[in-house]
Amino acid sequence: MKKVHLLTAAALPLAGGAIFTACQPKQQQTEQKPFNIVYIMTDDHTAQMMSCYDKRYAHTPNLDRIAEEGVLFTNSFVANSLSGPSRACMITGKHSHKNGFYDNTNCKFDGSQQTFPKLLQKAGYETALIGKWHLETLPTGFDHWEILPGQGSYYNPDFITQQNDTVQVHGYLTDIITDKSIEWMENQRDKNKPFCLLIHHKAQHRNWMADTCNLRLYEDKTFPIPDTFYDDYEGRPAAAAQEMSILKDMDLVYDLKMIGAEGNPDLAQTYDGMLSRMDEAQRAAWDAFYNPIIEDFKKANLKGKDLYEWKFQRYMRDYLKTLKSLDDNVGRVLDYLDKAGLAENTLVVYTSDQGFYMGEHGWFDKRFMYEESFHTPLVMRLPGGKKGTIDQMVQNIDYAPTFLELAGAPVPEDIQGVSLLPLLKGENPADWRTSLYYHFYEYPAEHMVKRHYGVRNDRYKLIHFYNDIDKWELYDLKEDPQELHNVYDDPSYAEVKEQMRHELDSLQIMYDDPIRKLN
Ligand code: SGN
Ligand code: CA
Repeated sequence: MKKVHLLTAAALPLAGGAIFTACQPKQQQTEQKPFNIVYIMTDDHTAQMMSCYDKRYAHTPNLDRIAEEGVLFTNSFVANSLSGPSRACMITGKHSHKNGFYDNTNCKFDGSQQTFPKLLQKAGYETALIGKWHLETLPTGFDHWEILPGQGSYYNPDFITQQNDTVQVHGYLTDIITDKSIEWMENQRDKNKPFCLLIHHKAQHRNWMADTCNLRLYEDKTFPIPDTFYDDYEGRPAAAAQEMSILKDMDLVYDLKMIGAEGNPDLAQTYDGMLSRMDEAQRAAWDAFYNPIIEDFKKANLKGKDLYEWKFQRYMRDYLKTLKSLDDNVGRVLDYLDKAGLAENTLVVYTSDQGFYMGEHGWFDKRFMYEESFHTPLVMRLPGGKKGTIDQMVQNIDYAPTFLELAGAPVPEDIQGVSLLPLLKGENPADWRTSLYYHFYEYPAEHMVKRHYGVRNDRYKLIHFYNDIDKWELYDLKEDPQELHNVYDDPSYAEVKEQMRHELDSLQIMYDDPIRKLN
């Protein structure tokens, strides 16, 4: 398949008036500063909870600032909606079957393979990674890194250092990752080189433990129940079989902090371990806030629908409190870039490892190819670049070629993503992709979302659930944006079904997914 949109050498004016031509050899870029890259990726932060995408719930002025000063991608998707796989897709520019990291449970990332940070190093960049990594082997391709063991801890977290030591740091994780990132940019990097810094937050990952200073926020708010909260999953057996329901699977103790309530004893123990990381003052503030809520909860003795909706409200509040720190800390990074004079030649990217369910279909978690978790927020600010929205379909395999092209580095042929630089420059390439491929593998596993792959174009989505099930689903996203009506067997969609099956086949051939030969 032809690799579209390799750079057409169009000049990109910088905010400061300089002109940067991305494919010029380095030595010719005499008066032009190369671009730095600050890539901020959060965990489980979904577009419904980002005010530049959706004003119903969240207020995220700092995240919105990136979109206002740059671009917001309206059709941004992942290739495999889970942390480790997403990170592997992002760093290699390849789908899971090519980078070898299919799921969080069985895989270890082969750090000897090609990644964009390694290619940036070759192009003269200094590279750094701070925060969640989740790829099971130690990072390669970074001049500096400090990572969280596994999922990390919100309070007084451990970091694994480059010496392979584990060091505990006092404080709240989102602040600490930001402190370390700013410290690296200000005092630790080689200022003679352009840099690429990956800031990888744990927030908004389960179990949404907010900083003590934000605990009292949003307690007076009641959030609207999503339209699909009471979904009955008719015609969608894989959706019915999941274990990520707010009603049945969200734990009262671990997720919602109701110590003493009925729940999973293992999760209660995990929560206890999290609390025991706190110092006395943190724990006192935590208990002072949650204890009265626990008392009221016990007295109310909620059941059925009342309990279900109460869980949703508490989930929303905890998620938003955690988000407050995230938004504030992204603001700190933007302010630092301004103050340090770096904003004028730094591409800022904000995204998440996938989307998330905020009660849609009655769920939390992700994994499915349905819109809320297939979609991921993506805003970028490129000095001198386009401002506004970008509606083309983009995917997390596109970030690697984008950064390479921006750095003037060659994009290897085996990278499967497509550079977004033409879009960032305001071009409207006629041959942009018209459909996206998705493949999720982690099953059987936590939350029990069955294996599936599929294709989405701007109107339809076709999904095949396989392994211990053989079920096809087809959605007309215009008529049924909430994906409640599987029209795969509806005769009026027979032609669409054939076209989408053909499109799926073409994508599996193009990306060389071995699953095709097994079907
Ligand atoms: C943990 C969570 C799951 C979550 C996975 C994957 N359980 O196992 O709810 O789906 O991470 O998330 S927990 O009890 O440990 O919180 S991912 O974003 O890292 O892929
Ligand atoms: Ca995640």
